[in-house]
Amino acid sequence: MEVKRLDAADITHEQFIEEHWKPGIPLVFKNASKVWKANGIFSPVWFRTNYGDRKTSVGDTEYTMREVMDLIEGKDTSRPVPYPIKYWIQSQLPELMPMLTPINLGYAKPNWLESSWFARGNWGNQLEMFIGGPGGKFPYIHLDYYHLSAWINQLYGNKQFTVWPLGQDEYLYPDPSDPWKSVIPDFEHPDLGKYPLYAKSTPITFTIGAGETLFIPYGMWHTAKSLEPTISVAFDLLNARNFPEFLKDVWDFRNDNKLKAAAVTSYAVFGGAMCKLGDMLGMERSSTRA
Ligand SMILES: O=C(O)CCC(=O)C(=O)O
Ligand SMILES: [Fe+2]
Repeated sequence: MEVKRLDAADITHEQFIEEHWKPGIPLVFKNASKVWKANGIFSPVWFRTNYGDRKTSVGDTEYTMREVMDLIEGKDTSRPVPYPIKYWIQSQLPELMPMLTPINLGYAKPNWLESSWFARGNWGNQLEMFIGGPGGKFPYIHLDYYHLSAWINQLYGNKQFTVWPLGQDEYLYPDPSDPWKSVIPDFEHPDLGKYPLYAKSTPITFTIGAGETLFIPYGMWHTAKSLEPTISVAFDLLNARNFPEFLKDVWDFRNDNKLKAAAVTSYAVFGGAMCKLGDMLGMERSSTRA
């Protein structure tokens, strides 16, 4: 299997829904993010100039944007370059929001994460900017929490992705203590003595470059590697299609406190019903929220 690469002019929203969203088939849009002002503007120079002092943390270490850019561009070789370096856009760089409109690119809709019911970042739905340097690897093969589908918008540099077709869970050895992560440490050089079933898996590796958008359907194992200095913006998609699985996760993630689980799940059930109603009424949601 290969991941299809399409010009946005060659696929309508309806086709995307029928051919990719419903069956869970990944897709690379060559240019769907051209509708964002950020496209063609986000770069290390631009961030150094405009947000050089803006801070973020990776683990226990705090970095300024200037330091981040020096690290990923190899101007500072005195310490390791972590991956990923993330900014939560809504809280750490809210000024960028108008440059990422409409978030849904005309395809990632209806998106219940854009409704006021699920707007707060409690549902795995942060709008995140990822910054990486050459060779920076996402630390594990994983599924995204809450069965959300991911939209990864590459805005600067090339990033390599690997995805595994749906249905290969047992070949990827989910961690019993966190079944959203694979225990396989280095899939490019797997220890087949330890992980024999991995040999049956059929990874698909490909690169996305500036301007391209990768749609990763929920339930699809994936990982990434930055090939050079890279900047991406990722958002998630939730609607009637993945809501049942989402709801189960809302419960399961709070299962140690049944009262809390019941309260939060009830809220989500009601919010979901309201969003469904909104879809039926053809409501357009604010696209400045993720
Ligand atoms: O861009 C990347 O490094 C992958 C990010 C990812 O898969 C995630 O945050 O869930
Ligand atoms: Fe992910």
